[in-house]
Amino acid sequence: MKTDKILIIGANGQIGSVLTETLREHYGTDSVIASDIREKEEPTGPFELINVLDKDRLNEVVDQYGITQIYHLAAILSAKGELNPLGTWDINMNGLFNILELAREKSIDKVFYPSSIAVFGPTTPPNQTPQDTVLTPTTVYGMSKVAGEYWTNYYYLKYGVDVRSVRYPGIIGYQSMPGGGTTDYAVDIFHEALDNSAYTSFLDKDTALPMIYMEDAIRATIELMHADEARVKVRTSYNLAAMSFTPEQIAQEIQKHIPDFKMSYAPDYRQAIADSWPNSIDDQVARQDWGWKEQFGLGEMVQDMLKNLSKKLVV
Ligand code: AKB
Repeated sequence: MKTDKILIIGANGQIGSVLTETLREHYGTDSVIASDIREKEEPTGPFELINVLDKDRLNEVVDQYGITQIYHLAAILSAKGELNPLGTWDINMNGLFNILELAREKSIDKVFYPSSIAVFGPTTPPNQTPQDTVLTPTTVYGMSKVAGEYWTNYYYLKYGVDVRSVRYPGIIGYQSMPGGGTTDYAVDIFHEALDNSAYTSFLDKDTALPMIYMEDAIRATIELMHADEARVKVRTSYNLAAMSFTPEQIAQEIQKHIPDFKMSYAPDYRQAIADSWPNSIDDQVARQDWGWKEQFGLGEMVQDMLKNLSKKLVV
């Protein structure tokens, strides 16, 4: 029987670092090869330095380990992407093309490609945004994810490459820090609440955005990758939802645990990005096709974040 060998590209990032550990629990440490453009300080298993724009290096690592599945997580996110639009397009699109071509040429069994709520835009219906709707992103990150979704669909239809994807909302977790996103405030707020009992949000108090707890995001990713091929009917990317809240609502929830926590607001250029995204997402199609269901709402998430981050602080 062929054994699964998994390559994670962008394994040092917010999702990659947690996904690496979870996949190692499922498949065994030596079957999951972590890779990133930067060295990993204390690797917990096999690690390779890979720049996703270097196709020869990708080929070399895929051959060396006999890779059968790839999780391609390397990308520049929404806020950072606006500081270097053409560089972001280069990394996000040419990185994806390298992975898709590799998957085609080497008959890789499955590829995971993350999309995002950034594919939506100001003319998208903002409440309970449906699966099939208007995609008018205003960020280069969102544009690259729309194009990426269509390219993954194309490789599936034309070459039979089994690429699977979800449109992640903002991801909140205690294990790792996000970088360069518009939803990052919802992680930063916990660190500042515990360190200083105060946080200044770069989004305004009534800006509702779709979010998901890390445990749920990782479980959704693995459940989609494990679903029978026949059940994966959407080959662009699945809407995925768990909760939606505003900065004011998360602050109020944190105040239930830290009563002297003070929130203030100083919106910056990320406000316009957040304003262009939906308030909430309809993910009925993911629920029907492969049985998606979240476990964490706002209250459970805040409690679990504070519990785990406080443990980290004490140690
Ligand atoms: C971002 O804010 O750019 C990301 C995302 C929603 O894809 N977290």
